[in-house]
Amino acid sequence: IRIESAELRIISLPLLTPFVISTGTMTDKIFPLLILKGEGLEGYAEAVMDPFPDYLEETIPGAMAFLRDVLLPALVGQRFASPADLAPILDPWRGNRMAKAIVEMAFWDLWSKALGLPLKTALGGIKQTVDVGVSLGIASVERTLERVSESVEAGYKRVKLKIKQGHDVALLEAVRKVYPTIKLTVDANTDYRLSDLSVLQAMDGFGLDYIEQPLAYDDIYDHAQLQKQMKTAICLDESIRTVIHARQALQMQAGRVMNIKVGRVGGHSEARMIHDLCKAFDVPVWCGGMLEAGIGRAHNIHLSTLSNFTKPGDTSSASRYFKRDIVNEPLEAANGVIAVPSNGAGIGVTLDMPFLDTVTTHREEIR
Ligand code: OSB
Ligand code: MG
Repeated sequence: IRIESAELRIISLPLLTPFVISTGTMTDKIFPLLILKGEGLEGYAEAVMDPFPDYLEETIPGAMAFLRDVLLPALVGQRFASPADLAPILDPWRGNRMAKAIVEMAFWDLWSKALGLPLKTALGGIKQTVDVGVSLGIASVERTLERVSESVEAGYKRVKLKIKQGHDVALLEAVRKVYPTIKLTVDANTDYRLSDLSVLQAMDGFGLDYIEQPLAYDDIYDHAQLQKQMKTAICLDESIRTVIHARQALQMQAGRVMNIKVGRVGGHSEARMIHDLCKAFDVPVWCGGMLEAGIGRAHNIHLSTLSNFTKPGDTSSASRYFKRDIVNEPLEAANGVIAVPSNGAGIGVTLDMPFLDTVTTHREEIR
């Protein structure tokens, strides 16, 4: 397939509810959107870096420069027979897995459309639908209890609570008092250190399915030390940006569950390698989210159809995040299950162009 041109936008969508995690608050979802064009088809992807480096090190301004000046000019005008052919363009550069992911994911969409296949089939996915839970931002205990109640009512298969130092054990006591048996997890987004062992061990008493990313974003070794001293499974998120990190974490037993975000690890090929390696180690995985809009959510759902995504993912209904999405197809869960979008081949969703134009803050063409 020959890439004829690329369109790069920045989209800004207001969030219905500000999303608070241990590292900061997000009020608007701001993201790069890439449209790769070739052979009369379009491939779409969103990137998941933030304006500033608060989740990982990448930033939107850095990614835009890298995409505009380096990656997209290397793609446009060239032919690629499969996603693996992108390696010579992407692999020489250090890090920047999120910037690489937007290119790789848009190409997977374009390529599967050229093959006339749903993305999930091109990836080797087998599931017809995907189990999902919710990720609830940091809020008061009262507000959290209301939001847990809404989520349980809606049938979500797991509730994940964002925690931070000083907003952990008491929150869990309050939630477990009302909901003793729901599938419950916590996500610390790196807020603790090994020296916080006593409070982390105190969280062992709540029957959590796992504790997500308690320690530093660039650590694997300390997580392994922590896992030895915890009953609850540790689940790595930020620490895993490549299949090499995944291998090291699995060999070190730094966790018993893994969160795979396709936008964090450089795209579908890397995500699938991590998935397969976890499967070989008998470690279940689930698909994380970055508050994506419809394009990113569609990619996440297709990836989640691979067989070792056995724990509920974070891709809950789009209407929980946004008043209006950028895609025409509603991406809504019912009873904790979301359907794989299938309007045509590829990711199976189409852009709502008139609306997209109203939320586009920047647009450029690479040809
Ligand atoms: O750590 O999983 C995370 C959102 C932004 C940054 C980091 C994370 C998250 C979420 C939200 O947990 C998941 C979602 O609902 O998309
Ligand atoms: Mg996380």
